Amino acid sequence: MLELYQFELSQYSEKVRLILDYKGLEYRKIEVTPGVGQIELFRLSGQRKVPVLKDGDTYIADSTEIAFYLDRKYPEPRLIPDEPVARGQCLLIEEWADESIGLKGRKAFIGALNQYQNLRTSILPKQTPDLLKTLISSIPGELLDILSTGVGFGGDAVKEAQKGLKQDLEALCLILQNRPYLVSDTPTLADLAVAGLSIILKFPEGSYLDIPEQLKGKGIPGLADNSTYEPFFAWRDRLYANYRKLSGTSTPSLGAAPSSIEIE
Ligand SMILES: N[C@@H](CCC(=O)N[C@@H](CS)C(=O)NCC(=O)O)C(=O)O
Repeated sequence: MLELYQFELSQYSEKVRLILDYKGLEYRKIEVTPGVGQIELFRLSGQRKVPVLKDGDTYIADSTEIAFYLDRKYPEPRLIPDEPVARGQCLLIEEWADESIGLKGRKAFIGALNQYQNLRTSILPKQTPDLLKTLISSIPGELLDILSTGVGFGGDAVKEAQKGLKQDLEALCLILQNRPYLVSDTPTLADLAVAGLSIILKFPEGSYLDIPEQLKGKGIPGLADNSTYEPFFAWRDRLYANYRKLSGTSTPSLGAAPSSIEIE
């Protein structure tokens, strides 16, 4: 069976999970423990980021490479159209989604974690001791912002990312106003990339992900709860209802059991 080395909360891992479900491929998730699990992942795949797909003896890293591999090896249903204009648009949107929704989404999400205590504690696993939860929720947002600035996730970077995401969401709402999918009448890699990567903006309501209940349907304030972007999230949720499988049994892990869920 295919194996997916992943972080449950990772938007690039979700892009691949959605693609695997769309193609009707069975797979086993292996949750990589940030840090120690990534050392083992490096040994297996030559790099330390998730997602990594294992098919037999072959390891494929990077969500885009995985998508191309799956479309070659398991062609039906097709992800990337043959018709030149549709193919070009599909490849362009997929690349843009990785760079814009994926990366800006991560920045804006970390900014929201710094700013909103409730969101910060809601990503902690159920078994987190109350004392630790209280401690984490009581760290002042300003302090987290100062710490984040050093790694490029400070207030200005977050505002810039939010601004870009608002433009992206407006554009997606406009494109999807009168058509079912972004480039053709059936879903392509462009749709699956955009939809999967967007979990970081607003987590889907349904039980698709192994995440705390209180996080479902929630996301980055100003985007997730903004009615202007509702048509996009409604489209995304319809696509999920049609193609994403509900989350199954618990996931084995690579490395020691995680003490917290990591976003990066
Ligand atoms: N371009 C890569 C991006 C993958 C990526 O950024 N993965 C993050 C999780 S969302 C990661 O593994 N970060 C851990 C690290 O950088 O050490 C893809 O499309 O798969």
